[in-house]
Amino acid sequence: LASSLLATSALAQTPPMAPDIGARFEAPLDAHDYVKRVVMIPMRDGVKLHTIILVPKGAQRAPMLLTRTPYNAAGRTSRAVSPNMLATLPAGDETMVRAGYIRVFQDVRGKYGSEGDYVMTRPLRGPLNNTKTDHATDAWDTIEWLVKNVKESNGKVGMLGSSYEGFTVLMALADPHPALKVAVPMSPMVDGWRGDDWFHNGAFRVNTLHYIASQTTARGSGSELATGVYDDYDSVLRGGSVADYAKRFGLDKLNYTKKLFEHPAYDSYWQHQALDRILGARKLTVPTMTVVGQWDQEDIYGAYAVYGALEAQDADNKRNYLVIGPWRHSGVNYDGSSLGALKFTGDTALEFRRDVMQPFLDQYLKDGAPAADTPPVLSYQTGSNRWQRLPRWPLAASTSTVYLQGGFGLDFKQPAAGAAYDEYVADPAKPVPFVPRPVRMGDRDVWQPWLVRDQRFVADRPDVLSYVSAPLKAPMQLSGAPVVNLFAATSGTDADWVVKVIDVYPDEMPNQPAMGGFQLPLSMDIFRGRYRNSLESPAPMVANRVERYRFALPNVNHVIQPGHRLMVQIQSSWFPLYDRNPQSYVPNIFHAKAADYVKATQRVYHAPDAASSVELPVVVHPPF
Ligand code: PG9
Repeated sequence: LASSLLATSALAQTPPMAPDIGARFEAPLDAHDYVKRVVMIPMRDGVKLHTIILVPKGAQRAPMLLTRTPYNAAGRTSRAVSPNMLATLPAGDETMVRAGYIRVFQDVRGKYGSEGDYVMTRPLRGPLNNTKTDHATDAWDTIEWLVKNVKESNGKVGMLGSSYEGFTVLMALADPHPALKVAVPMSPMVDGWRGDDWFHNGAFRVNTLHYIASQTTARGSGSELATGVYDDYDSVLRGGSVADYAKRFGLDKLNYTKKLFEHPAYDSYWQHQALDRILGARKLTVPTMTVVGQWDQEDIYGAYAVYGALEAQDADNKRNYLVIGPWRHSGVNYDGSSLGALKFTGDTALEFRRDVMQPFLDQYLKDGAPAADTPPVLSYQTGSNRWQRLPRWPLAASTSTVYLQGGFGLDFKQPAAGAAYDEYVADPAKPVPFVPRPVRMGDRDVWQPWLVRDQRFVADRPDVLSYVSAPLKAPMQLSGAPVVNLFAATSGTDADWVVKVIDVYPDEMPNQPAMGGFQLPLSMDIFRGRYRNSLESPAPMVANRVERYRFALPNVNHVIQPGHRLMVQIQSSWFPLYDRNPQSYVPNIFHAKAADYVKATQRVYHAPDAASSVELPVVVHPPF
């Protein structure tokens, strides 16, 4: 034994005490089908932005696709540790990888590896931004660098990305670099007050605070809120006003929280950032395909608003395109076969990316690629479950008005004289939940499909009114944004109104038994009553006076099938997603005091002279 040990140590060349972690390790990359370059790209003010470029090995004259992100470029380019570019990049990039594209991800200024200051959804240079840089200049400087320095490229760049990344795509369009040939903003954040992310029609989305913590408590990944409570319903309710809740976690010290609290109304701070207004006032030169999910639980407003604002400039249908899929927020980049209980005809997201988006990108980015056959509007119509190539959006050229009726009916005819209203007591101490309790807003399975959740869990609450039609005799095709005309009175001096348009399935669904009686929300939103006359200048209501509240609901493209019924549901809270209205008027609801939260009696009218209704974008108007 002694002699064999001796023999072993004589052969050994690595001393037992050689350090096992060396100065630098580089794995061989011969098997990789791509080359990864990590560079710091200088902007015009000297700030350098951390950029990751993946070049397919052997690429020549390849086009480049750029995504500018606040969500960690390094993470976005390492789905798997793999020698294959396909496995390394996000699932939604599959068709681009197969088509040989160079892929670029960049950390926006101030986040993760990039230098500079981070400002949440940094406004364009102008009244709100007195620096020399914004996302338009940063995109410009980045593209300038890419076309000069990536030798494998053909000098053509496209931009795409979803949500915040979609916002940075739109920002680049404010002053596009000449090499930016095509843009695909997906579920872009466009207007944080009207209906994307932070507020909906003035009602504040409490989960915004969690987002601010995750994005602005650190340059990298920020912290989560240590609530110590499983059910967000309890946690937020006990928290009191939004300002008190924020304070509990120290979030009141963060600048973005302060900015939100200082701008509860649609003042110039919000108006100057509204990207539909900004882009609508400029010339659209870059072919742009704006993409959105019909049930986008984060940015359901902006895509349609931008498309609408740009459409006036696109009489020849050459630059402004819209795609509406049956998806949740950013669902376009994942599996699109189902959403909640809804099942579609296949992976609709892949179908779009492969058959529509990729040819569109190729047309503008690949040398010599043929023109793609892109319709002005592509939309997956739910209910009938089929893709539609449409000439415009909205498709419905006019509306059909459906009226609330006494006895909780719903009909296309005006209500007759009779009981003039229905009423309920809205109690801020017992707000209506937006999903069944326990509420876990951060759980993907709860959050992502919540807009298609069966509404029966609240339909019978005494503080929820449900008006329902007779079974339809013929299909009813909705294609556009329903508009609410609510005649209501409150015993308080402020109130929120939540209105839902719902497809009620037949009692029995032989081929899908669990869908019997399902209440599928097609379009629903909240409106903060104080903004009924002006979004900018709120005003108290006069207690018990009937007033009209008119507001648009999110867009819908759906067929309600024969035998189904149409329902309109009304309630005065949607908690804890939306902050509670105290129901007694205070100048700034963020800072409401405990005593301001009072019960109120809400009356919803269905009288000939106060006929609450919803204008429906019906393509063909069938009788019930
Ligand atoms: N909806 C998210 C967001 C966008 C813009 C600002 C803040 C949040 C997102 O998914 O990126």
